[in-house]
Amino acid sequence: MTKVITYGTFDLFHQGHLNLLERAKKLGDYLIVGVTTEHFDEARGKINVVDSCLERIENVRKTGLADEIIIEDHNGQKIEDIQKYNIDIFTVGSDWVGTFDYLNTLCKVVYLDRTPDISSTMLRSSQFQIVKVGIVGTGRIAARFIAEIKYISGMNTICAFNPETNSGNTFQKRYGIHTYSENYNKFLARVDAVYIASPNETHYEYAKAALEAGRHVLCENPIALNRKNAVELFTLAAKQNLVLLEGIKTAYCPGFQQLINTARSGKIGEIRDIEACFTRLADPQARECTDFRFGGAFLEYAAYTLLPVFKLFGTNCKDVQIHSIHREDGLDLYTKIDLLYDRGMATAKCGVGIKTEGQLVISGDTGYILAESPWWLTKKYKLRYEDPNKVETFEPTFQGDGLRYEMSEFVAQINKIEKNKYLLTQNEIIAMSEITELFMNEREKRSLS
Ligand code: C2G
Repeated sequence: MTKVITYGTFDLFHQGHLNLLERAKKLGDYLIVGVTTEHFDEARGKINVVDSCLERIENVRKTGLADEIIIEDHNGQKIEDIQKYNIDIFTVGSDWVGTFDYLNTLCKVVYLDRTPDISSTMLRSSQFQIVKVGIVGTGRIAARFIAEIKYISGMNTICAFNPETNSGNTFQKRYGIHTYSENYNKFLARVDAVYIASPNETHYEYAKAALEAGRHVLCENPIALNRKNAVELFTLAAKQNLVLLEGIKTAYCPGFQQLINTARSGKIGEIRDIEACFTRLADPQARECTDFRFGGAFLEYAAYTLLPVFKLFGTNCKDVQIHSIHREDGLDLYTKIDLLYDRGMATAKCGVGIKTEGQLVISGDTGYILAESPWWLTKKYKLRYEDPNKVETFEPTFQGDGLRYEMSEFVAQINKIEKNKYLLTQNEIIAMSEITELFMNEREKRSLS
């Protein structure tokens, strides 16, 4: 008798799960299905599982394909189970290719093709819809999105769009995701929502067309290069009852929220100064270094550095000054934004060609918060006081590369679980677009002079 084992969360049970179980069953005579516990999913970074463990088990049972169902609740259990149940074949979907090769010494490892296009089905009672996402732009960020999406319940990438056929073809080959290069409307027709990760200057147009077609939008920052366009997008989204989120990933990370709440709690007294810095010596061939019109330090990182300032001081600043160090072609290698408020001040610094310690310091009248680079992922921060021996250290949870938190928020808002709408507000995004407009006007003036 050939014994097969497979594992999964099986959240929001859908056709992809069913296909996988059917094919797993056909690999042998006896199929064992391991269903993950909430605790294990949390530990391995699945952050938004909707159905309870019991519901998920029940959905697997109802397929009639599992001869036995077990619970998976810890790391290393797969090896134990293979030995304990005398397993001949371990199988899992192709989104995990390579990950479980280490089991090869114990049994045969088979990766079964993933079902590319799934819809909300069947069997399950949950009303939570599976969102069909299309990715616009197939560069570095799109690749990260693909890597993260398998940790998100209720969202499935089904196609992509890139007018540059070379990049699109490479992406299609690598990820097996159909990539359109010509007809944006045809691409939009296949999806419920889009993730826009194209070059900066194209965000607004892509987002606008998607909203007009009735699609939800998650757009990398900046969503627009001026206030008027940003307002227009939000007005369009509101009119159509659609979700429009800007992908400033820090805003959605639990550690960053905790840091902001610590600052607001009065632990450092009244906040009077904020210094937020984000620099990276970027690859000289990368778009942020080559595109002197829509690349550079400001457009790459300013949103991240302005975020803690707006969160703590609000968006009504009295004065904004922007200074940059430019390359000969006008690209800003380093940009400093000084913001003045009634009772405080802030500096947001960003760089793609100059390196500093990228830290976030929030200073109050009784102490300060220090979050070292990479504070934008917020894995750790400290509360410090006059007495250097008095230090409190916080180490919030952080999973993956951060993108999954904004993805989880996006899918939750689409499904009308709107509890986190304060994470990044429309007001904050519009205020950022105003500062972006100032910067772009300055860039324009320089290029003309
Ligand atoms: N799957 C699929 N097609 C989809 C979605 C999922 O074939 N469109 C497969 C997955 O590859 C996996 C199984 O269905 O083999 C269950 O998927 P999930 O519930 O997402 O579980 P997963 O996180 O993949 O857990 O220990 C758990 C395992 O590592 C896999």
